[in-house]
Amino acid sequence: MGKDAAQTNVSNTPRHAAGGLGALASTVKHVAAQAGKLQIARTLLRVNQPDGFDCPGCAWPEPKDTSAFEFCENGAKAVAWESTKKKVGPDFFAEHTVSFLHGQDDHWLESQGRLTHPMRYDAATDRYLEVSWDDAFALIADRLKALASPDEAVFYTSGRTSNEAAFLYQLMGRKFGTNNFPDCSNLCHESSGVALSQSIGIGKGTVTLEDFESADAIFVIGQNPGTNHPRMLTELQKAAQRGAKIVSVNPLKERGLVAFTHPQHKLATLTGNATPIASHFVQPVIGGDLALFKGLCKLVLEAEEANADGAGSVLDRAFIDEHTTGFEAFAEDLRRESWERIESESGVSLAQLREIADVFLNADRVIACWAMGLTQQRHGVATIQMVVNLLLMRGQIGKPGAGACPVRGHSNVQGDRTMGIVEKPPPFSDKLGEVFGFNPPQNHGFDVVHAIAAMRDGRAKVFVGMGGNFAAATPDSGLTYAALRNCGLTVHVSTKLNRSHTVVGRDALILPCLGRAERDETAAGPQKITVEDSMSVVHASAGRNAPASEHLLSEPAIVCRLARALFGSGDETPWEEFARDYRLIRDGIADVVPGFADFNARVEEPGGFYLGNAARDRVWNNAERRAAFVVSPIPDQTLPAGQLRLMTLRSHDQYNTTVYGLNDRYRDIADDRMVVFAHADDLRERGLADGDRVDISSHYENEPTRRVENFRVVAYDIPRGCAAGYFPELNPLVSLSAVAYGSNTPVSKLIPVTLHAAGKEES
Ligand SMILES: Nc1nc2c(c(=O)[nH]1)N[C@H]1C(S)=C(S)[C@@H](COP(=O)(O)OP(=O)(O)OC[C@H]3O[C@@H](n4cnc5c(=O)[nH]c(N)nc54)[C@H](O)[C@@H]3O)O[C@H]1N2
Ligand SMILES: Nc1nc2c(c(=O)[nH]1)N[C@H]1C(S)=C(S)[C@@H](COP(=O)(O)OP(=O)(O)OC[C@H]3O[C@@H](n4cnc5c(=O)[nH]c(N)nc54)[C@H](O)[C@@H]3O)O[C@H]1N2
Ligand SMILES: [Mo]
Repeated sequence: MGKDAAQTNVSNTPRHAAGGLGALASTVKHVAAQAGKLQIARTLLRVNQPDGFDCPGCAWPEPKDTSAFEFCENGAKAVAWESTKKKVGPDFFAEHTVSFLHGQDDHWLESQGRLTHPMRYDAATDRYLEVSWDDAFALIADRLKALASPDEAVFYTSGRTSNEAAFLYQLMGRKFGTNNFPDCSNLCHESSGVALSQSIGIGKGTVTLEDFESADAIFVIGQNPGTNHPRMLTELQKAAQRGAKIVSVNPLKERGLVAFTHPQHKLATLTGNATPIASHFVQPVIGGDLALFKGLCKLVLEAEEANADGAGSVLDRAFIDEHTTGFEAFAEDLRRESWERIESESGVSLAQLREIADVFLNADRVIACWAMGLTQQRHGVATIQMVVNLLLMRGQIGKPGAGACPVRGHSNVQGDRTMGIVEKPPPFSDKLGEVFGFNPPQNHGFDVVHAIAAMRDGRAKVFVGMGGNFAAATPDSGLTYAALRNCGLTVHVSTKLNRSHTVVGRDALILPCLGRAERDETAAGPQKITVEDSMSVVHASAGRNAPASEHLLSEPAIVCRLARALFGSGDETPWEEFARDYRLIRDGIADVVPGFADFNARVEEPGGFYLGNAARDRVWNNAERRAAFVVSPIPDQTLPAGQLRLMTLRSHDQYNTTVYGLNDRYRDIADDRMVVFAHADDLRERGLADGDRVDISSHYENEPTRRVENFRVVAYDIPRGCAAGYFPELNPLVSLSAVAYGSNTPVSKLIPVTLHAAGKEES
């Protein structure tokens, strides 16, 4: 089980490096295919520049010196596909029934172009027809007002929505009377937020970009930065070049962590001089990280106890005494844990664990980064807390060059949370009520999983999606489709056509909005919006491209006009003024959200401003008022004989549910997404071989078997007992009931499956 995978020196193999010419070629291809080259070149030059717009690609922060960079292949793709010249307007919808559109794949839907007009579904013809904005808002307002309770409405948010739009959206929803704000975080980093809040009192990462410059060791756990956070490779490359150790903890040896050529460093690109990135690769079995990190904690404790000099030289005793709680119970639990269990549940040998523990012990400053490989696991919260336990043992939180770094996904997913997009009363609930003169609801609302169940059961009847692609991003696709179809009204505020537009309630609306790169001009002049990156830096973003259509509204304008239709002319909130001048929204935010005083002035500073992080200052705002060591048993995740642990991943050519192309260059997959990766020996045992076609079934206790058909098998370097494939194609396999303890995040990284020859029943 990947026991021999650790290796100390990766050979310099440029052909297999991430980035480089391949990245440049791919950027040019995607950009040229989508729009006029000149316009795109101008657009790209403005990505992440002080007076430009925030890259919609990911939440990795921008360096202070923006002259140096900053766009990457995949950010360029996201921008190019948003700036496409192709249009999806009334003619397109007249031509295609919704049933036809539903039959197309995600790549086809994304390829059709930008939405240009508000559209309303007409059941009689099974088509979308043009509707005026006023009629659309009136329809939504009427349906909301007709509900028996505000809690029959669901307001979903995806993480591209700006701070300004998110703040108004939650204000509108809470004034209406509900906390039903499920968001993409529920599917994403929720486990990180829950784990960190309990352990260190704040649900965000404690590091800044500068910390990467002085870390001695960086752990990259359950994350594929080469594809999903390409600009992070720049930091990892610099760290590797100055001799920092980089440890990849991942069932796969992802290409971006093997070697990297910076696509904007001309000489390196042309000569193919790649930098090896990870110094160590550990390949646990899927879901094996809790055992793995518990093993590392146990080795640190053993090193301390073997140290004849006594206390203080291995553990950071002063830190533990002054800042933490629960250490003795934690140490006692580690002493009792067996090596046999650690090895069998992690899939990693003790010898390898020792090697990694040495890296940790030899480093004065350690950063631990992680993403979906840890969060989308049943034991994700406990696993992240075990990573934090390890850091706490040596005081690796709250000092330069060290800390916890959950690497966020969507470019403003963290900001949306800060603005109150959360399914319970936000921390600033009282203030919100005071400033805007109402009584905010106090009950717990629906997260994504609860919202699906509520729509299925008829407890929720109106669905509004502020961005995103709810139908495709969620688990249990068959059930989710039925849930959405059971609604009286489904509404999607979107830039591009996607699956969710084809899964309609009895009534349905598509409301097209401006994208990040587009000019947002109101009667008060050009507007900017703000976002918060993964490291809590808030900065402004202003697009300059001409909007894809004259009929588009901005997200803030959509919320304001809907709110006015809903609350009527008697409502005192200045919705029209908010929509006219976003500075007034920011003044409202400054009045309500902690940390945003003087918002309008501070956001003018180049690079924005840092919100701060109490844990970084060693102030612990959790229940215990101290960083908490959390004891967790190692779960037994053994599957019945014959089953594999399937993880669902992103290819290099997609942005979540938007599929730009069918290649996954760094995993050597061309022109195909219907693939499943598995170990050659696991295939052989099943009478299968590379290239065979299979159906995949998933198995949950007391539930009917779920099944997807006709996937191509790829023999791959993956631990025995594990398999991988792409999201969203595999989402029909994930049971709505398979969720992470404590965070309710769907378990999309450990789906119990069997493979069987295509078209045949299981033997
Ligand atoms: N180009 C591009 N950029 C993106 C996105 C995109 O789709 N495309 N999506 C954005 C979003 S919303 C997010 S959340 C991030 C996602 O960023 P990632 O988390 O990097 O995305 P995934 O493709 O889900 O990759 C998960 C990684 O975890 C590993 N893994 C899976 N299971 C386990 C496990 O049990 N243990 C360990 N140790 N590793 C495991 C997988 O092998 C894989 O390398 O990227 C963001 N950036
Ligand atoms: N099996 C499995 N499922 C997963 C995951 C997984 O790893 N495996 N990952 C999960 C994760 S981490 C996440 S974050 C979710 C993502 O879930 P979502 O955020 O809901 O999905 P996206 O695919 O990012 O949404 C794409 C759509 O957003 C719209 N859009 C793009 N830009 C804008 C904009 O500026 N404004 C508005 N209003 N709309 C815009 C476009 O219409 C586009 O079609 O998926 C989750 N689902
Ligand atoms: Mo995400």
